[in-house]
Amino acid sequence: MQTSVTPTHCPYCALQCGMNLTPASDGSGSVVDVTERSDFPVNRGALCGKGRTAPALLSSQVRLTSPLIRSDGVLRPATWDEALDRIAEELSRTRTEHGPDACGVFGGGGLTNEKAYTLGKFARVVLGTSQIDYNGRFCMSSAAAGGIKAFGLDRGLPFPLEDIPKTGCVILVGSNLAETMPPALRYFTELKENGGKLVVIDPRRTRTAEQADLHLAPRPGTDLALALGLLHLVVAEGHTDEAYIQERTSGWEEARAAAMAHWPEYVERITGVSVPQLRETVRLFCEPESAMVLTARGPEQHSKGTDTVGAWINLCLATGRPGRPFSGYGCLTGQGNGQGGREHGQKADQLPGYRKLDDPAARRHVAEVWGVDPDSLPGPGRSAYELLDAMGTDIRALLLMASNPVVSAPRAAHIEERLKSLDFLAVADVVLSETAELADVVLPVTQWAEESGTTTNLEGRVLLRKQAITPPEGIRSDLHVMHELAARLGVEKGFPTDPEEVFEELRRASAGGPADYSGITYRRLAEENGVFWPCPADDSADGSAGGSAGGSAEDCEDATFDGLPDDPAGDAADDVVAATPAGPSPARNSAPGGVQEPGAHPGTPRLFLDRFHTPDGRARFVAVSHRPLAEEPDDEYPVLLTTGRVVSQYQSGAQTRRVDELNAAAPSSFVELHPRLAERLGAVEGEPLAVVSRRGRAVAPARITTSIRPDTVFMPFHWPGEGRANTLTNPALDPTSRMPEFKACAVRLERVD
Ligand SMILES: Nc1nc2c(c(=O)[nH]1)N[C@H]1C(S)=C(S)[C@@H](COP(=O)(O)OP(=O)(O)OC[C@H]3O[C@@H](n4cnc5c(=O)[nH]c(N)nc54)[C@H](O)[C@@H]3O)O[C@H]1N2
Ligand SMILES: Nc1nc2c(c(=O)[nH]1)N[C@H]1C(S)=C(S)[C@@H](COP(=O)(O)OP(=O)(O)OC[C@H]3O[C@@H](n4cnc5c(=O)[nH]c(N)nc54)[C@H](O)[C@@H]3O)O[C@H]1N2
Ligand code: SF4
Ligand SMILES: [Mo]
Repeated sequence: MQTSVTPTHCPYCALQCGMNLTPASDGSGSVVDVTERSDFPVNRGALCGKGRTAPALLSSQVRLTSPLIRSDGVLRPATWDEALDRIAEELSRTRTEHGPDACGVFGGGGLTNEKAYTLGKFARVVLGTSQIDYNGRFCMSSAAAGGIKAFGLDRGLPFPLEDIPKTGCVILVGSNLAETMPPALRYFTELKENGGKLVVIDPRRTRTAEQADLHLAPRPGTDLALALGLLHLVVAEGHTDEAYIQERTSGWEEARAAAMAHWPEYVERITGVSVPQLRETVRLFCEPESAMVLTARGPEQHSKGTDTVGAWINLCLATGRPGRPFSGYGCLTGQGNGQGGREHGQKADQLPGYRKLDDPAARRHVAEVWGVDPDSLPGPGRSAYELLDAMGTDIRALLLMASNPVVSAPRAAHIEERLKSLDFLAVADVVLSETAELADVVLPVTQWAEESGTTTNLEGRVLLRKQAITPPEGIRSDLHVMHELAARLGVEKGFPTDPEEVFEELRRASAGGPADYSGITYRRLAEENGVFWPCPADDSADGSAGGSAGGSAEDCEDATFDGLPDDPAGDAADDVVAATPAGPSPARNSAPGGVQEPGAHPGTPRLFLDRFHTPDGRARFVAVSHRPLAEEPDDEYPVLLTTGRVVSQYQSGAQTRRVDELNAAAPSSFVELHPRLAERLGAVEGEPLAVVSRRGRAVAPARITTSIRPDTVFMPFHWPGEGRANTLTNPALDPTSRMPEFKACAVRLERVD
């Protein structure tokens, strides 16, 4: 369909780097070539190895080319009609025999906004089930919950990346962006060139930490104590911004009192970070006029992730940072559509536009757009791990799109066994992932260069990923799958297959909600380098639709996932959809490089300049205190395991393990450990080492390095089988965000002779 250059975006991470696709000319068998696209400001042409090699994913050698149905225990090719009929029959039977909530739906942050929106609508309108959640629960849910508690709104970064080089100091907490978002490193290099300071907090001296002016290496899972210790020093040394606290915040006294109980010496004992290092951090952070704290998965993927994020936000609020130029708190979201994927309804507790499912006004608004009775919409369901854990008991059939939990879920052997115990599993994927291998029906779907759709990057910038090529014969889109299944289950209308048509409906459904997309069109996205939400259409600029308060206590009882627990009055739950004018200060907030239609809202690159998204416009401190890990080391399991990523593999590896160049660069799992620990065990570089936790045993080659703490080992989680890190991880959940403790569990190491 395409003969020349198509400007589009990378299929992988939340940076959503701009790239050009051209038809391949070298006869290599590749369908398209990736070429530089320098007009997109986020990456200005730079790409990491994953983005550069993405065309390999389009090859029919690595991907699914036909639907598969299991018969006699084996997956065999089938026609689309056979596959779709079978799924519809099984879902229908499950519903009749066990009720609608026995049908589960599991989505992914890699899905475009259109797909995520349609999946949420499909679950609630077609299946009538409350049991839908997605892999983003495992990703940034603690930061989302912390952000909503404090600011009333969750947009990962409340400012564009281009603000980073202009600030005075960045504290980067548990992000290894030199490996996880390589082109973003430029912003930090420029920060340092401009005289700004970079503090990196990571138990490992990563490639990112190597760039830092100051690297703190705390014991995993102690960031909460660390942030409180810093706040203690901020108060003790008189760095608080009293006028800002007075004018723009609430809850300071309680938060201050909680922090003051965390004496620097006490914090040093908990974290292993020395008091002089704590003081130096406070100095670097407080001296400049502007400063930021950015968190990623390191501090967030814990059973206290929400409180930890709250403590870092407290530090920012006490020093008067959020809502000021080049300052504030942000979370570095992870997946390609990690941001948009959490806004439009595939979350257990949510309706499109980042509305709450248990808010009566939100239900009315969305039900009207969907043409259904608000009372027919189910209430909030289980969070991701709880949903997966209920498979085979309460959940009898599962439809899964864009995730590979056999590799990526915590306590993965248990989740694998739960998947096998389902009456029926349907998986839509591009490749035969480890999870698809367990399915009863597998559907091969289009991806990235073969379809159009929008994503929302880590800055809250909504982008158009344009179709560049025609998909191969036999492959259909996720939207087509939902359209056909809906029709087979008796819903003929409301599930279009054209992404732009879905987006037009999403605009209306999101209008007036916190994540308001109503002023964004495909045309604008094609002309501008993305539009930052909120971007209301003129007629909804008052933000009133679905924004009224009024949930009763009962309505809000389950609304704990987004940071809204213990709230008998239901106030906090309503704040999330509270009617505040969207897009404050358009004048101070013009979109960089945008060409807007006259009268159109410019979008909102910078949030909170005038007020926070709370009923009184003030940001809320939270009173939090240090607590231990869900599983502390003991005599039997004396070492801490933390997990994460390497530059050449992506997530469960379902995609990148199929790209030769990436596989050659990172062929297998490994166990990173300090020479002192290695010596104690007699572990040898490159030799297999067993890591044992209360959940299971994994084996991978030892990688001995002084860059890690001697009490901690690290494993990447990209591989299945023997080296699977998630065989070991602890599914203890954060009480608010329901985030599992991926980043710390107790293990022992054994030599494999
Ligand atoms: N190459 C590559 N890039 C990716 C991805 C990928 O899989 N591969 N995935 C994308 C996605 S979805 C995400 S969410 C992002 C994640 O991006 P990051 O958050 O940067 O990735 P991680 O490696 O999971 O964790 C970052 C760091 O946290 C540190 N850490 C571990 N425990 C702790 C702790 O208790 N406290 C602190 N402060 N640090 C700790 C680890 O040592 C690690 O270096 O990356 C995105 N980009
Ligand atoms: N131990 C440990 N575990 C972790 C983490 C960690 O740090 N440590 N991090 C967690 C985090 S942050 C995340 S985000 C999760 C991610 O873990 P997963 O949810 O497993 O993520 P992916 O491997 O990206 O899986 C996406 C799947 O969807 C397919 N896919 C891609 N595009 C499409 C599409 O458009 N439609 C459909 N139907 N399928 C598509 C891909 O081929 C792939 O099989 O892992 C979590 N697990
Ligand atoms: S940094 Fe992320 S978006 Fe950019 S090329 Fe690499 S994987 Fe793609
Ligand atoms: Mo993620």
